Amino acid sequence: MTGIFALDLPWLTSRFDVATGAIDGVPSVQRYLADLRGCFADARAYEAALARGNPLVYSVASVEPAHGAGDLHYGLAVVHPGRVGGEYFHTKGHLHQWREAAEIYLGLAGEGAMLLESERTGETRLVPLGEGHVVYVPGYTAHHTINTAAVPLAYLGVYPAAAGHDYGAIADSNFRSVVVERDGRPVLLERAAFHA
Ligand code: S6P
Ligand code: ZN
Repeated sequence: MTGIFALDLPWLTSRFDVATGAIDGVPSVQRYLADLRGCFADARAYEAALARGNPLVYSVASVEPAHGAGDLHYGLAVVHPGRVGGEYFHTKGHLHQWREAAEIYLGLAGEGAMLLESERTGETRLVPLGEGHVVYVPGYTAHHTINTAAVPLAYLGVYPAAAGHDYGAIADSNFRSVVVERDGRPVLLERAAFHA
């Protein structure tokens, strides 16, 4: 029998820290600018930014116990403020390996957005994600988060334990749209238009 059916689990209750992105007793993954090669549309601006330093772009602490079909996983992420060639700092983004798996995002602090791109229909949606926002990410949808403010963006993502992460498709062809700062405001542009 697999699955979480006992009540003596270390992760039955946990404390998390919105400021640091830490969850007690759980490992955290740090993604620095150098880890995000290919993720920003302006490759020259990326190399120039990297020459100036290698800031922390985001961290994710994930609670992912061995699972059964009905179990849940969750992660606390903090995306720091910053831009590369006008494009706001954002997470790598992924599809779920089990394409049907949906996910709930709960915004805890800061201000930002989520870029959703349907693998099935090709539709793109930019939806707000910040303190007080909930976003439902349907299955078959590539998703990443974007910090559009000057303070850290923190959120929890809750997903089926069987979801898995597929970073390959995004690493190969990237999102079709980018979110850039124009006159102090976030604007959604076609990646091709941004290059032009
Ligand atoms: C997991 C969930 C989040 C992300 C986090 C970092 O399904 O969507 O916890 O892991 O936003 O993004 P990424 O694309 O680096 O995993
Ligand atoms: Zn996800």
